[in-house]
Amino acid sequence: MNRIVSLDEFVIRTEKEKPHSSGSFSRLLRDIGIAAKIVNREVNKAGLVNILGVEGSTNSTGDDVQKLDVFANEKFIETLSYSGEVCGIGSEENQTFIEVPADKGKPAQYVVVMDPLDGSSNIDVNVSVGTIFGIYRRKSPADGPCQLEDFLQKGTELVAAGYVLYGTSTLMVYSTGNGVNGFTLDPSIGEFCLSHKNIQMPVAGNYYSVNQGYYLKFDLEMRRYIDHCSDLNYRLRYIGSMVSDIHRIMFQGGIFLYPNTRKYPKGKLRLLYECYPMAYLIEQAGGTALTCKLERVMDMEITELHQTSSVAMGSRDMVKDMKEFVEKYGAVIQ
Ligand code: AHM
Ligand code: MG
Repeated sequence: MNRIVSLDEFVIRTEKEKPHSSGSFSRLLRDIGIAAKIVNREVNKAGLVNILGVEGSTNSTGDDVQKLDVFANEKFIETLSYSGEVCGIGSEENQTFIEVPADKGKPAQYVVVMDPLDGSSNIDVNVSVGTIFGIYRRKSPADGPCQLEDFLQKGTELVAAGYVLYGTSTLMVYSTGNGVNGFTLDPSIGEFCLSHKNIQMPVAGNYYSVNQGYYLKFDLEMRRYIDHCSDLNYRLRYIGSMVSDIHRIMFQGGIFLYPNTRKYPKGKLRLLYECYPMAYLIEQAGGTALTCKLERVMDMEITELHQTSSVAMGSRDMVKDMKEFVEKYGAVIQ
């Protein structure tokens, strides 16, 4: 039997391998793991909402019942604010970034960006949801408050990124730029345990994941590529939670698309909170992450916290095929 390696042990061990490590990064990742466990506990009892009370009411113990995404946002912010390692937090749930005051005057060097509970349409119906996070080193002087420039950094500047999938099991998958590893929460001991070491996604696949209900709203090249997937009998899977959909293709191979539509001419998914971290993981796992206009997601310029982008990411060969369709049909007048 293999010895169990907990997330905390793994994080500490890998950080120790780096020269001059202060341990602050390990503490930060450990705190993300703690917040994820708290959110997981709440996600697990979401089905009891009718017994415990609905949002806006008070439950049997007199507490206010919150919507799960609001709860997740608060828990992550609370946990990260007390970590002492973070000077600012950017969340998809907040209009602007949150400044975290230095703990006992000790300057913190990281900012965290996150989508605390992604897949909002799944929350009330017991279908899997996730958390997405990215970690940047601050750009502003360490002795002052964090600034917008600390958040408006490209994907290539990420020092780590990951997601937590609250599914049939709860998993945390993350990378610090040296491969991707996955940890499954063992509820009996309350620990994330190393379960998927050095994840490499298949170079090809036959899953495609897109909201095909918007087919007529996509550009011609995307429609032609989707027709191609269908002609080849690729299997369509769309959970409506980016974390879950990408998690599948990480392991089984495939492509995830959220193209620009007439409603969202620049795409719907948030570059900072969703696209960069997921693109970072996909690339670390050997895949490719482009926009539907064929730019590398990680290189996209960012000027606003809530900037959105189209995405086409997944197995290298499938994204290559998609690229050919964009090159062939992208210039055609529709
Ligand atoms: P959210 O952050 O409000 O949950 O929106 C992001 C989600 C993604 O997880 C998912 O891929 C997409 O929105 C689904 O959108 P749609 O319902 O338009 O297909
Ligand atoms: Mg989201």
